[in-house]
Amino acid sequence: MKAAEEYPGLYEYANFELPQEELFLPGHGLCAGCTIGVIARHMLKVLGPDTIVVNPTGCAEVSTVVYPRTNWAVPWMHVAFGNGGSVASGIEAAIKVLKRRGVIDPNRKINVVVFAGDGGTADIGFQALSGMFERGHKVIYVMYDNEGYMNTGIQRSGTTPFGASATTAPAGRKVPGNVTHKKPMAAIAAAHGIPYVATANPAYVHDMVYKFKKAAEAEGPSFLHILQSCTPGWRFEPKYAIRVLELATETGYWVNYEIDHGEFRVTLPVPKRKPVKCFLELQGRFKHLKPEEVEAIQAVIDRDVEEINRIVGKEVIGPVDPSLPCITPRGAR
Ligand SMILES: Cc1ncc(C[n+]2csc(CCOP(=O)(O)OP(=O)(O)O)c2C)c(N)n1
Repeated sequence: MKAAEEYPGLYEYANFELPQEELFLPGHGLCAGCTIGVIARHMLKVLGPDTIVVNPTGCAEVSTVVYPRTNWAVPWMHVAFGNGGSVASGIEAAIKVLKRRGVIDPNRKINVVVFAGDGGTADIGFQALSGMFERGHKVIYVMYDNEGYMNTGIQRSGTTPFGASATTAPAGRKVPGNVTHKKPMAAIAAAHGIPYVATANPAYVHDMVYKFKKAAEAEGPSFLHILQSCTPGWRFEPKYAIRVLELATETGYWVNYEIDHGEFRVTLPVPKRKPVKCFLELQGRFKHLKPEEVEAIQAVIDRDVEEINRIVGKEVIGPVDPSLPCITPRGAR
């Protein structure tokens, strides 16, 4: 991993060592170009072996736990598609009781994590998640967002972006793919008043691991919304797995921020943005879009960026610079 000093001006933190030990083991069945593994691996490096993972049905589950094998070298539990938040609440409450009764050392720090997709979080798992927040369970909820129900065949979800073609929102002559905008899950989580909420992107590992650490240190529920590239769903060449995620951030499509006890902070400023077409062009799910539809998507991003800059009180995400090349050569910044 590169040292944080190699990203001058971009990172203020995450200068801690990650252990060599792997708790998310190699040999999984995730697609080439899928970044679920990058998220899970770094999550467990930060959280360590005293971690219980609750995993609702989805790509992560079906690709990493095929009986009798598992890639998780920590206690791991499969749960139904919709109840990750409830099961994790129960586990956290049980640990509290066992500590009180002296069965578990009261000083032992055990992390309870939900590792769930966007469908299992923003849609069907939403009430379980909201209840968990409301009751204040100390659970780290990690939503890996591949922007669709990918494991069951690329159906749209509440976080599928406008204009993406999905099997249940196909692009046709009259309809440009999905017609709704991404559900703002981090903002919805923050509205519950929980101590820590953040967005992250596995292309920026230092930023992501810092957020795992902050989530683990929170005194109540925490929510991490992490963008995740999906080769069959987004339709890009596997070699672009990280590129496409970088473009999400470089275009302002995805902004890395945290809301720490209500305080909003952009953790990865982007002084000059690339046009969103750079992000869209790399993916087959947007290839049907007409120039005016791309412009409409650009306008929504411009509006969102303006709103973020207004909240922060300065221009943390800069204007679009059309002279920037879509693909920056490796090593150049
Ligand atoms: C109540 C219920 N409805 C539907 C399903 C079928 N199902 C299993 S996983 C899944 C999609 C999961 O989507 P997401 O949570 O976004 O995870 P991904 O597959 O993208 O990793 C669906 C529809 C189910 N298991 N249970």
